[in-house]
Amino acid sequence: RQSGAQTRESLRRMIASGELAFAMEAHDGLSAAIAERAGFKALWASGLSISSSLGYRDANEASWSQLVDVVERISDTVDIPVLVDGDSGFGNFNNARLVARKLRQHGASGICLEDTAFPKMNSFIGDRHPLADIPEFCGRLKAVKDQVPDAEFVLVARIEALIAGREEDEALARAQAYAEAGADAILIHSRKSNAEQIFAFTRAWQNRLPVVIVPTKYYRTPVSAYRAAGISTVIWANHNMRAAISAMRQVCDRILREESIAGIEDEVATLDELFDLLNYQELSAAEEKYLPQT
Ligand code: SPV
Ligand code: MG
Repeated sequence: RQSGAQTRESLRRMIASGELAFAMEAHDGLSAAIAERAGFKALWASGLSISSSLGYRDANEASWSQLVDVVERISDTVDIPVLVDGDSGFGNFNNARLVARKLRQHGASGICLEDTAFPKMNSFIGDRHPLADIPEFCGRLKAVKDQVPDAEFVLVARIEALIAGREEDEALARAQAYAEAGADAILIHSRKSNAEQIFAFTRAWQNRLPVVIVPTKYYRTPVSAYRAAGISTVIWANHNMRAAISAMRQVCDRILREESIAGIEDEVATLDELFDLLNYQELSAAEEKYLPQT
């Protein structure tokens, strides 16, 4: 296994490299293992997906320590870096730096903080998205940088100005301020169904810091357009969780209706697949080594 420092360094390199990179959503150890086996080189510990899997709404109903617990399970299960959705930092600069330090201690390679007020509301719901004042949010970023001084721990500053209905000028002013406050990358978020807002931003921003995007709503745009725009990283933000919803719903409906599990046996993962994903072979080998042999 890689050391924590190596894993963090690989996220930093991935975001800073000129090549388009991808981070896949994970919300628990199992979804993380599946994404890693599929070949993803980094994970997004999504606030929406983690809170949903806990039965909470993406409105800071889950506590920061619940987030840390889930991230511990994710980063312990895989060898690839985990960028954690830290929402707005769970409060002011003090809460933000505490969460960042705890996440780092429990295996995160980086944190993304969004410039909204606590409690946050998922960006795709409603029109109430009060933005943090720029100097106050810069204080959160600076406090995280001072609290977690490892050069390889990545701090992504997420701009919600376009979500809040503000103009591109404001998004750019925020990006500049967050860069000066010490952010390593900018996540520019949009909920439009095409990527025009994103490309207008990247044209004006000129990669002063690497740009991260979350194309959940503008999912039709091909990634070649992101490469052409010089975007650093694309986050597929919630698709393991949504895939699980569809699959579980289908299986529940059929088992209920058919009063049998015979019909779905060939449609669900085998237990051997599960044992393989979570490396039961290692436990058997360890038993050989450590248990008294009879
Ligand atoms: C998340 O995955 O929790 C995100 C991305 O923050 S979004 O849902 O698009 O806000
Ligand atoms: Mg989120």
